[in-house]
Amino acid sequence: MENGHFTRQEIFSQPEAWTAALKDLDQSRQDILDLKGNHGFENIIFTGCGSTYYLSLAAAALTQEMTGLACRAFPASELWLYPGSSFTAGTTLLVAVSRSGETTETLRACQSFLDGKRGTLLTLSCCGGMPLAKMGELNLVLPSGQEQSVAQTRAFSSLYLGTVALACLWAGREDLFASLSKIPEVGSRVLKTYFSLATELGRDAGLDRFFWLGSGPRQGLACELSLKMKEMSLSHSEPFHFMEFRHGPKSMVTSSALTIGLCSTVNGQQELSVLDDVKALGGRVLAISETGLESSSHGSKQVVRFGSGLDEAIRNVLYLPVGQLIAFERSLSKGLNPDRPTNLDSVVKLL
Ligand code: F1P
Repeated sequence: MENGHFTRQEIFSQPEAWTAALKDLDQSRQDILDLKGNHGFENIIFTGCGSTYYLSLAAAALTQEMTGLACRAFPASELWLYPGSSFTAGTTLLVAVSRSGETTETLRACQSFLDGKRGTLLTLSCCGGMPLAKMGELNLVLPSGQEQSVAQTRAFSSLYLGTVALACLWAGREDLFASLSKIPEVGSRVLKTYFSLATELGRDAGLDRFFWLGSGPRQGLACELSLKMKEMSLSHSEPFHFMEFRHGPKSMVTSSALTIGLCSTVNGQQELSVLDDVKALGGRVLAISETGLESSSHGSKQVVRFGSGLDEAIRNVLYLPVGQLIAFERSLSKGLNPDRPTNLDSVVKLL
C-alpha cells in the first residue's frame, strides 16, 4: 500500500461520512433533547484526549455561545487525576468524545465522574462495541467516522459535527440543526476547489514552520490542525488565539513560516489585521473564511473561501479539510507515511 493510502481516502470521504453521521444524529434527535429536558444540567464539561480534547475545546466554546450554559473542556487525564481542579459543583453533563471508545484516560475520567455521582454522562464515539459506548446514559455512535489511519481526520470532523448537532438542539435551533444537511455538499466543493492549493502549500519545501490561528469556537480547530501537521509531517507547528499571536509568538515569523488563519465573519477585520502584520513581516499567509476578505494593506493573501451561505455557528467544520490536506501533502513530500505517524498508536491504552 502506498504511503497515505488510507489517510487520503479518509480525508476525501469526509462529506459522505458527514452525511451518514447526520442521519444517525437525526435518529437520536429526541433522545438528545430529552437528555437536557430530563436533567436540566447547569453546566457541561466536554472531554477527550489529543484530537478529541481539541474537539472538546471547540465544542465547549460553540455550545456555550449557543446555549448560554457554562461549558468547559478538559483533557480526560485532568478529570481522572485532578478532579478537584476540574469538576465543578452544580448539575453537570459530561460529554466524553473518543474515536476508539477505549482510550484508558477517557474511560477512567468517565468512571470517576460516575463514581462521584457528579451528574449525567453522554458518550460520543465511532465504535459501538467498545467500553465507552456502554457507559453513558446516552451513547451516540457515529460509525461512518471509523478510520484505519492513526491521525484522526474523518473521525474528528464527524464527531465534531456531532457536537455541533448537540449545541443546535440544546439551543432550540431546529432550523440550524436542519441546515447541517447542507454542510457535506459545501465540504465536497471546498475539497475539489482547494485541493491543488493545499498540495502546493504542503509540498513547498521552502516552508519550515506553521502557525494556526483561531479564536472562539475555532480555537480548538486550530489546535487540531496544528496537531495534524505535527503528527503527519513532524514539522514545527503551533496554534494560537488570533490576537495572542502579537504577544510574543510573532517573533518566529520568517519567509519560511506559513500562518493559516481560521478567520471568522464576526471578527474578520480584527483577525485579518493580524494576518496583515504577518505579511508585513515577510511571512506567508493563508486566510480561510466564509467570504472573500476585504483586500488588505499588504497585498493579496492566499485564500480559501467557503461561500456556504450558512450560519457561522454551523460551518466551522469546513475549516478542517484544507488544513488536513496541507499536513497530508507535506508528510508525503517528506517521504513519511501519514497512515502510520512516527511514534504514535491509534489508541493509548494504559495498564
Ligand atoms: C485519542 C488519541 C488521538 C490521537 C492518537 C491517539 O483517541 O489521543 O486523538 O490522534 O490517535 O489517540 P480516541 O480516544 O479519540 O480514540
